[in-house]
Amino acid sequence: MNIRSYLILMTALIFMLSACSEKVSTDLTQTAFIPQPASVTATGEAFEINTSSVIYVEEGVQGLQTVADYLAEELKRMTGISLTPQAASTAPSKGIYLSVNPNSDLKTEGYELNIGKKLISVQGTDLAGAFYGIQTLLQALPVKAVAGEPLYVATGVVRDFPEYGYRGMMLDVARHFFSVEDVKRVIDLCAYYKINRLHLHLSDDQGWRIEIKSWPKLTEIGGSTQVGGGKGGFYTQEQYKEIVQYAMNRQIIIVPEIDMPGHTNAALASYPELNPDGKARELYTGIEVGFSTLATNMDITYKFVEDVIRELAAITPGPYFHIGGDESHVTKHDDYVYFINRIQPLVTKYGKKIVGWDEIANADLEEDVTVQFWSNVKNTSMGLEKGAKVLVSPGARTYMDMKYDSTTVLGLKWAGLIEVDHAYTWSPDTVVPGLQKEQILGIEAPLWSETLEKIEDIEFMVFPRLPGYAEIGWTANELRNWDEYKLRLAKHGKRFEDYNINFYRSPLVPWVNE
Ligand code: TNX
Repeated sequence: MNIRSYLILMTALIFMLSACSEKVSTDLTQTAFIPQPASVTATGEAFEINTSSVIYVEEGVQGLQTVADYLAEELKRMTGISLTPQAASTAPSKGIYLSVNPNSDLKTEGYELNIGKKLISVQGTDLAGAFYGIQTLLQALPVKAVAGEPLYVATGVVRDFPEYGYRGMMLDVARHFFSVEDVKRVIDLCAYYKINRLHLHLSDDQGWRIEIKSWPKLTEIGGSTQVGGGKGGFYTQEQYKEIVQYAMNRQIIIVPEIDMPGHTNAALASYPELNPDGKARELYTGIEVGFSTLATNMDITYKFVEDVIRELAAITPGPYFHIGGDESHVTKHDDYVYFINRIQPLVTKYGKKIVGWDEIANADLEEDVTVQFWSNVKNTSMGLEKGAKVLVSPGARTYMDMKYDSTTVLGLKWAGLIEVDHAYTWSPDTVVPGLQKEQILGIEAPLWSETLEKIEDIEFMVFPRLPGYAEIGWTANELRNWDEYKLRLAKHGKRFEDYNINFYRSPLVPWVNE
């Protein structure tokens, strides 16, 4: 071959390769994963997914079929390709293979995602791990598939596991009520980012949102309104179970909260006998806090509390029951301590672990209690001295109801403005002096809903902050840095659009638009 035709050939080759590389990424390390995995290595080729690809599910692993069905559903939604999972008694040589290996050297909830040219293997240490391997795989796919064209995934290996076991979000369904569909949407969005706990704030001054069969007026009266005077609403126990199941299928545990002894006006408005003067309180639709309290010296209070805990614990398969305990400004200190001391055994009696806002550390804590740090370092340190674990939710960093900047229309600002960088640039082990990593249960980002009325409002406050909280809970501090994270987040803008998320286009993030 003479030099001229050699040059022409080379030019043509380079042209073909670059045209190709626009569509086919073969470098897995270039994928914008959130949360950042513990390790990603690339092997430089591509796996093709098309309509004849097969999803195989390791036979005999309980629950793995549900995880496989989730993968099939998401693939269908993202790519239009519809695949039916099949059981496999041995590992196949090609296709997508889901399995669980409890003896793997990866930790709980860990997984190895091995993308070869012919076989993608997703192996979890448990079901959750397999599910997270799938989420990582889905993020390795192009955001939008072109109908009828095959899809390519860069080959390589992801080995991954979370830093913290509790990676949560809280949704306040009391100040404004949100439908079962809205809650399911929130669960889906959490699942994409490997969030594994959803705390539901089910009662407050403005509304009681969960059916309690032995106290039906709680929802009949207490559930009948919300902030601003709208019609409110509540979940029947059947609907709550449906939410729990939907979450469970996405490896998310529901943590129910009944806030006591303060934040109880809706209950006090429903039953006159819960009030010392025997008169029902008026329903409340404002946004002040700290004016209501259960009567800590009346026996009926404890009958009421036990009935509620018993009924709610019975339909909650997760290990936690959140007793609230915050901002009880009109409960005398000694009465508060007496109340928290008296209700703790009621939670453990029905088989649940106690979680409460940091104020509960003023009481004598039982074993295995979790104090949720939201504002008071002193309370939290006291809790640690009493042997409690800490769930970190510092208001000034994690409160997703805080405005992003001074122009944000929705939200509050009592804990400060929380731009996307401020939400990300901190770590759970430094928020309370002397806090040891083993004492941290995990991280939770709460969303209070005084100013939020519809799912679009929720989405706007949650995105794009939630992926950052998910990463703080999942990824080791050494692997996190804002300047690098914001570039990955920028690439998720297209995913948010694809999911139809109403998100805040923070000027701090260089959103990728093409
Ligand atoms: C404080 S955080 C509260 C809530 C409010 C929230 C508004 C906490 C334990 N209590 O009652 O909704 O501020 O940001």
